[in-house]
Amino acid sequence: MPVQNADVADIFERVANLLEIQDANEFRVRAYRNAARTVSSLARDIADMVENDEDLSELSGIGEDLAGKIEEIVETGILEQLLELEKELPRELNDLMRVDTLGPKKIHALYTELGIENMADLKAAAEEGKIREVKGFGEKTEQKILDRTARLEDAEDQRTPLIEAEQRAAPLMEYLAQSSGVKQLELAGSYRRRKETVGDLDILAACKQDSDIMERFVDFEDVEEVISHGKTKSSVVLRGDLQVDLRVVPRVAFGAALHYFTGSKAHNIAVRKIGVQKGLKINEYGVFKDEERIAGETEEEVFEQVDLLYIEPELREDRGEIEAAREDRLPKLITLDDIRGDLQSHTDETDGRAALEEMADAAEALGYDYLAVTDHSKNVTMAKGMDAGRLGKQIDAIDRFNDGRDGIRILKGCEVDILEDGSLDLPDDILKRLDLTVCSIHYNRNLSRKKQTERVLRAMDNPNFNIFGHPTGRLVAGRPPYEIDLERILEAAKERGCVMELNAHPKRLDLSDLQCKMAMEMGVMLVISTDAHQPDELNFMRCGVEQARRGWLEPENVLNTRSWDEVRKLLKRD
Ligand code: DGT
Ligand code: CA
Ligand code: CA
Ligand code: ZN
Repeated sequence: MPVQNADVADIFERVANLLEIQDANEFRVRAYRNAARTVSSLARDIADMVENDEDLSELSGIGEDLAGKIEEIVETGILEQLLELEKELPRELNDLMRVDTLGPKKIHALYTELGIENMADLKAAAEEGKIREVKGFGEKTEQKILDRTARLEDAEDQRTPLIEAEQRAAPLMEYLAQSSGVKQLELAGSYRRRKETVGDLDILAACKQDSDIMERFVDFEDVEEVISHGKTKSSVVLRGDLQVDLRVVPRVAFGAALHYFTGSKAHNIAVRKIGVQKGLKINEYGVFKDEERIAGETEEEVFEQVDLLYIEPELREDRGEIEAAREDRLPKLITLDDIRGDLQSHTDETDGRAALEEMADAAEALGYDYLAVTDHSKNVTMAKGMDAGRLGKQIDAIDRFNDGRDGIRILKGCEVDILEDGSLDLPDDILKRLDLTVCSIHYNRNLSRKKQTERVLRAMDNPNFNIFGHPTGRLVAGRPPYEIDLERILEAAKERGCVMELNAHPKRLDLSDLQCKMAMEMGVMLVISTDAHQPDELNFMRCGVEQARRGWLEPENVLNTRSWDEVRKLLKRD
């Protein structure tokens, strides 16, 4: 059973958490977190690399020791060290990391003081008011723990982030494609609409009569449970708790089925309603007039029958796309090819993992005109943030780099921390020397909505504020956003000529699709940035572009579809 990159990353994360809960050396902890990050953002299958005897220690942050551990995981599916750690501490302690007010240190305290070993213990202790008694905790924290444990019980939290679904789906699709007599094979559902999380995967196939696809499907090596097994429909659960439905449909109806199972449900209902008005019946078997199938082989045919232009899957949410398709005013959605550069990245000067030159080479290989290096400012001590002196030196180094090189241009930037009172973390005279700033919130996430909004508005008043980085602070299927009046922030951004970031990191995707659409409709400029901390992560641009498409963005709504000359003019504030 081939181990996937996500499995290796997950094991390393667990090791890091347990080590930290045990109060182990922080460098050791960080080594495992870095390794998890490297493996999960790797463009290739780590299992293939092991099989081909490639030297894993050439990967950034992977030394001999970790390389050996990766081999162990790939070969055995487990890591002895994790089993050992789990013997020393209760296994379920790791789950408590999902409660976002708790870090390893707090978990350690709750475990030693109250004997809390799992989510149920935690909930019970919070309900009984015991948590506020522990040093370092208060009533407020206790309330947050109560809220969060309740929310974790909701099904909504069971959704799988798209990036993880991709990693689980890829080997399955490759395997299914090798079944006999397969004519067409597509992943439909929310996956095809590129939604940031998926509930389950919906695969459609058109095959010859005697195809072995269903047999192969339920026999797939990653299948943990077969829920149902039929001739035209089967459902299984894969490792990682992801359900997959496979449907075999007739070729003449493949387009109709693809449209139906791509959804969304709201979009389907709206399309079917138009059909009814025209005396047509539309379902997964085709478009019918008086019991006769008049269309269904392709999706285009289905749309044509209801007088609609073809609607891209990302738009099919019944958010106005039907009217737009009828009136020929669908957006000309942005594509990855439109992107000319990346305006947020980090180097090893702070918490990035590669040198400036390596990042530049990687950006150039993607065909970019420019890459902004935006290392952290000093308040972000966890990331070795820079003071004015270090930033000054980096500025000089970038000037030298650009002088010595044709092709890619490195832009001088900084991810400037927005302090609690709304001032920026570095003095204006150093910020003025930069090509651009990305200003973001990293601390004091718990301010009231009013205070948080005022904090950002005040920061935006500084003429050195260019881009608002990861504007809501949420993590996909993880941490909720902080309280903030986004509409007011968007108005202010528009007035002051500030740009809103769509952070493309698949764990952030911040702004969300709807928030992107709102910004676009208000006439606010957006930028899609990867926030790459290593060369591989520049490829996350794809994830940001997909989210942007769900937000109806066209190239002109996005800053980094332009040349540096144009970007510079648009960033200029007066
Ligand atoms: P998910 O899995 O929760 O991320 O979201 P979807 O959109 O993949 O939903 P899913 O897997 O329940 O169903 C796949 C598609 O099948 C859905 O997008 C639209 C279609 N569908 C499912 N149930 C219905 C229904 O009751 N009516 C209509 N019109 N379409 C449906
Ligand atoms: Ca689905
Ligand atoms: Ca489904
Ligand atoms: Zn940041």
